[in-house]
Amino acid sequence: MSDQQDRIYSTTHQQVARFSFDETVVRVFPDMIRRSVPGYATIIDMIGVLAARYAQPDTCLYDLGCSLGAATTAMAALTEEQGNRLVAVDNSPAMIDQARTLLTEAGLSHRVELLEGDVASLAFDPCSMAVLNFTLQFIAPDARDALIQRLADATVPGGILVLSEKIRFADEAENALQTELHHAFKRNNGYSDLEISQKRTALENVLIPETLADHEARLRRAGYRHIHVWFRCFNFMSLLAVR
Ligand code: GEK
Repeated sequence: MSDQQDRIYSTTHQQVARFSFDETVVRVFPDMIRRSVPGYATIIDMIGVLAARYAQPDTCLYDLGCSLGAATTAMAALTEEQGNRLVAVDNSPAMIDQARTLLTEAGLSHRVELLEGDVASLAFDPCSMAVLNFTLQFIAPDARDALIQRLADATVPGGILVLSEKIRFADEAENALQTELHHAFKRNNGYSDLEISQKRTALENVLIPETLADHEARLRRAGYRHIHVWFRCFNFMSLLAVR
């Protein structure tokens, strides 16, 4: 059900509606994210590697904004069956429905607690790993500090947050170049100029990127002791923040 090609913006929309994670998006989501986010498959694989390195027994591992559970699946593959509580959360009912089907098919339903809810108002149990893989960018900017603070407070010493985001650059010319390179990546993956431009309109004020400096400052304020950029390609990056 979620293996179709993304053609959502391939024809002219008279009025481009605000982007939402509904059934239409769920049906094409794996194709959409792979063709839109440079390095997505690598990032998912490395989240598994990071889980193997940082998961601590008797703590939670959170996948926040889990979509179809790709990061959850990578974490489950490389951590012990009994050692952790894997909790995957998304506020899109359509995503959660399809994630449940896929996790069941993968034989992982017994390992994963799947929750439909807003990560901005979730109460966190002690965790050694939390993943926000391209999710924080969709959360209202004024709710981001509090979410990161509550996550930091719930993270045990030596635990981590993996924060992947599309970023913007304070320097206009740098921002324009990285945006252009991202669009070239999308074009190379078969998206037309019309698709790229309508998707961009749909995401305006829905996906709100911040600078790397904004993210680093927030993580530091929250109490993360070490912050590493472990992946970057054009205007997409992933941070490893250690508590
Ligand atoms: C992956 N991490 O495949 N609470 C819970 N979920 C939310 C919220 C919120 N407040 N806001 C947005 N979402 C995934 C990819 S996609 C990124 C993450 C993208 C959810 C939203 O429903 C969607 O499923 C996900 O965050 C963002 O590794 O599509 O660019």
